[in-house]
Order: sequence, then C-alpha cells, then structure tokens
Amino acid sequence: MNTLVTGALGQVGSELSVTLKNLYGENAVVSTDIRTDPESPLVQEGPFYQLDCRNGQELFDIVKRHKIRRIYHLAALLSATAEARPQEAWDINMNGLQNVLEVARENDCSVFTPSSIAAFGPTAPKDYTPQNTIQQPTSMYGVTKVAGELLCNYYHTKYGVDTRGVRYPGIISNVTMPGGGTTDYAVEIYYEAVRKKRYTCFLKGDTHLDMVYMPDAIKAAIDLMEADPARLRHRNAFNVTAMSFSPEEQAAYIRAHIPEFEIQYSVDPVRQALANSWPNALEDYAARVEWGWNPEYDLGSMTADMLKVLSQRGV
Ligand code: AKB
Repeated sequence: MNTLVTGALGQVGSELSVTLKNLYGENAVVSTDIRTDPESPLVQEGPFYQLDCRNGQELFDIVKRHKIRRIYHLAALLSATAEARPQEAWDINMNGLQNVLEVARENDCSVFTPSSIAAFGPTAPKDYTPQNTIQQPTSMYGVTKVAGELLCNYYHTKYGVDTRGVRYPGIISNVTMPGGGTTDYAVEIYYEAVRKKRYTCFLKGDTHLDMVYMPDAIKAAIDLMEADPARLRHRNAFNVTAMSFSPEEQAAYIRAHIPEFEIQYSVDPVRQALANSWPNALEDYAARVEWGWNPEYDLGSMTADMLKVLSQRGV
C-alpha cells in the first residue's frame, strides 16, 4: 500500500516521512511540500513533488500515478501565522483539506489529518479538557481545525472515507524547527540553552500548555492509522498529550543539566492571547482505550534527550 505525505518538509512531515519509509519501503512513501529544498534527503532521494494542495488536479495525478492508498495530510499554516494571515490560512487549511478528502474519496484512500489543542477555545474546560466538549475556538487556526475535524467526520459518515486524526499539543523535536506556532518557544528554549545558556520567551512564565516529544507524536500518527477500525468509537480527532508544563517549569528542568541557564520574558500579545484561549491540559482517555496511546517521554526524559542530542550535534 503506497502512502502520500503532504507538508513533508515541515516539522512533523520531515520525521514522519523517514519513519514511514523505514517501515514500508523507500519508494512506498511519496513526499510533497509547497516548497522544495535541494538539501533535503527527501527531495534528493524522492519520490518528491513540489505541490500546493490547493491544486486538486495535481494532487489527484500524483495519487493516481503512485497508486496511493493512504494520505498523511500535514500541510497547514500554524496558529501565529494563521492569525497574521487569516484569509490565506482558511484557504490553505480548508481548501487543501477538502481536495485531499475528495481525492481520497475518488481513489479509496485513508486519511490522517492532525487537529490541535487549538480546536478548543476559552469556553472549554481548561484542565483535563474532555474528548467531547464544547469547541468554540477564537483563533483562525482553531476555526480551521474544528471545521477540519467536522469535514473529516462528514466524509467518513457520508462517503465511507477512512478518516482519522489526533489533536496534537505542542510538538518538541530536534530535527526540523517548527514555524509560525504558539508552542515554538518550547523547542527554541533547548537550542538557546545549548547555544547561549539563556532564552527570552514570548509567553508568560506561568502559561501551561500540553506538549509531546516527536517520537511519541510520530508513533501516535502511525498507531492510529494502523488501529483496528472496529475499536474506534471516535475518529476526528482524538485528544493526545504526554505532559503539560509552563516555560518556568521547563526552565527549571533545563537548569538540572545547565545550572547557569537563565530565562527572561518579552511577551508577544498575539501568541499569549492564543495560548490563553487553549486548554492547560487535555484528558486523553479515549486515545488510550481505543488505540493504545501511551506516550514514552515526560518533561524530564525529553529534556535530557533534547539537550544531549543538540549538544552532541553542536547546534
Ligand atoms: C501551534 O502552536 O500553532 C501548534 C499547535 C498547538 O497546533 N503547535
């Protein structure tokens, strides 16, 4: 069964594509992205296409040519960029997704679409936010995530398309930097800790958000798509989380390895407002019961691994 990844040069896509190639075979995974990067092994080794998912015909042609049966649709604008360019965010996040769902309907593909903690707004319970609760996000990113969840469920019930998704928290990784998100600070802090032993954070020190380390985020996407459909009571999208912490708590964990590390704050009002509107911590019972979600990393083990990998690489 061949697999297509959109947004393959992004933070999740770059690592997911490599993992999928290791699992299913080099040529069984086709990578696409709106941009290209001649330095990327995914581009050099292929198959790779520069593709804007808003172009439904090109997407259809690639899916036909490579006999694709599974799509990981990761191409999207993240929260801070979407807030700066809301019309474009709606266009990319929604029209791109609808093209993917249409192509999946016509070619009998299953579809993984990530949602986000941003699919909740200020009216949802802040702590242990349930799987099923009120979803009234106030950001354009969140609006596209809720609409995307509903659209994916619609394609499942109306057309039988096998759509599945998770509500990702902030994702921390050491391979590809995130871009344009509110949770990007939680990645930058490790790079700056290794480089300069100090970091200026754009969120307030006591802002709690859910997070997950990349190996667990990748495992979530693959395990959910491999799960027995008979066990799935939910589809779009499952709450998942591995940890919830604030910048000041993260800094304390970094100080256990780098005692001189200092954190300062220069708050960005746009990203602070986004973070304030999201949950502090999700409840992820449905994911645990229905497809075995069980993250390996917590704040301590992730911090140790991030600092070790970045120091060894000499970032
Ligand atoms: C963002 O910050 O925009 C993303 C997300 C929480 O979905 N990382």
